[in-house]
Amino acid sequence: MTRINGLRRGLAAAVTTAATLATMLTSAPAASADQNRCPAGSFCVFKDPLYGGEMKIISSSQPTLGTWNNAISSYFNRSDKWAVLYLAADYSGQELLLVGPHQVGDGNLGPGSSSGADNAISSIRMGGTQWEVETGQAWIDWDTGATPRPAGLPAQSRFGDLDDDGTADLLERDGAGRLWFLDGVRDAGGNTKGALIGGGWNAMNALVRHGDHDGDGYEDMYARDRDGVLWLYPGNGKGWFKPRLKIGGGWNSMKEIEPVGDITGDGHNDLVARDTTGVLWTYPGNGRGWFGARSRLGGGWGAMNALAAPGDMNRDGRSDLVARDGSRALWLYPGNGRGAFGARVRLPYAWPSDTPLIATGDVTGDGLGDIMRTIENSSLYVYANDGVGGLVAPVYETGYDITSPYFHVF
Ligand SMILES: [Ca+2]
Ligand SMILES: [Ca+2]
Ligand SMILES: [Ca+2]
Ligand SMILES: [Ca+2]
Repeated sequence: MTRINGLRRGLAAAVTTAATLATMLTSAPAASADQNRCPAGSFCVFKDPLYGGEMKIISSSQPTLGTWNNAISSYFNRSDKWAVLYLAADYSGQELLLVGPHQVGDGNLGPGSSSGADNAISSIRMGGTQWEVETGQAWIDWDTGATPRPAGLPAQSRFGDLDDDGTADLLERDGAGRLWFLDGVRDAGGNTKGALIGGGWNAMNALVRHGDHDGDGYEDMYARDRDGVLWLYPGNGKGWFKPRLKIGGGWNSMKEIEPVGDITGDGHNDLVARDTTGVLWTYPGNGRGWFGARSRLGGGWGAMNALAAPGDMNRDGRSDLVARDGSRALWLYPGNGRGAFGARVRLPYAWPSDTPLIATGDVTGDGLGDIMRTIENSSLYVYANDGVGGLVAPVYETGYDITSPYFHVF
């Protein structure tokens, strides 16, 4: 029996035979062999080849298949989920088939198929991302090497660390609305396993953070809900959050909100927000989690489509701001420590318009805040702060999910 060893190979095999199968299907007349019996939005398995015989909808992961064990001869994925079909129970073994969302190609395992999986499937794992169905993990596998930042850093360099262990951390909201904490540190088993904070975070249309806002020394998070209410989620110093506090309503008039560190020079971390008319506003932190009266920082910011707050880029002790314009150029706006910015400087490297700017503090362990991005939705790269207002060449940091557009990493 020829079997498929390895996930990527499985997908490639399915893609290359798709055209052949389509030709076969157009000449397959029997109604019982119509793959469109499978309802739109569903993942279906069939007991006969070419989508014939008894059909069953699989809507969640199945560690065993009961009467369907070793009985599946074709499948059709009309859902937006990924699936992995295993030849052993409990998602075990190396022999499997990877099925992408809305995969209309080769779902036939019977005669004419080279899969070797006919009447051999014993478990099925479903999930929102390829990473999740491949590994059973819903989070990004983030491994920084865990280089801690130096002790005794100035305030504007101490951000990004949610569990107070000296290393920058990531938060990730997956496509299902679950929020994960990733500290980037290997556990005793050598895994960089994320911790689930909770679900329901798709109710938020902004999730942002940069340091401590309520004065307890632990990094906090702000979230804006669909009604435009801004909430403070005070960090507990362990990677998750204490009960939230309502900051106020009306924040949906802002295209982007960005906690930016202390830019006013009073020792309290502040927030900037860009409204729909392109005006950038400063919301001065009061050190207790909310803000004093806002002030107008300037107009013309509608030309920018992303903001990031990497801390102090040029090592003058003042927090700075980075923005990307419509031509993919990245600009450093050096803070003057009095609530305004000096002349902007163009940073190296073009930044694709569909790629977020991720600034969660010092990832490289030199005490300077860095910037990260995904590349081709398959890798996370670190653009390290060079300490004089620039960035050094990117370094590959970790494996990343190919469906990352569904993720929000911050
Ligand atoms: Ca940490
Ligand atoms: Ca705090
Ligand atoms: Ca301030
Ligand atoms: Ca600075």
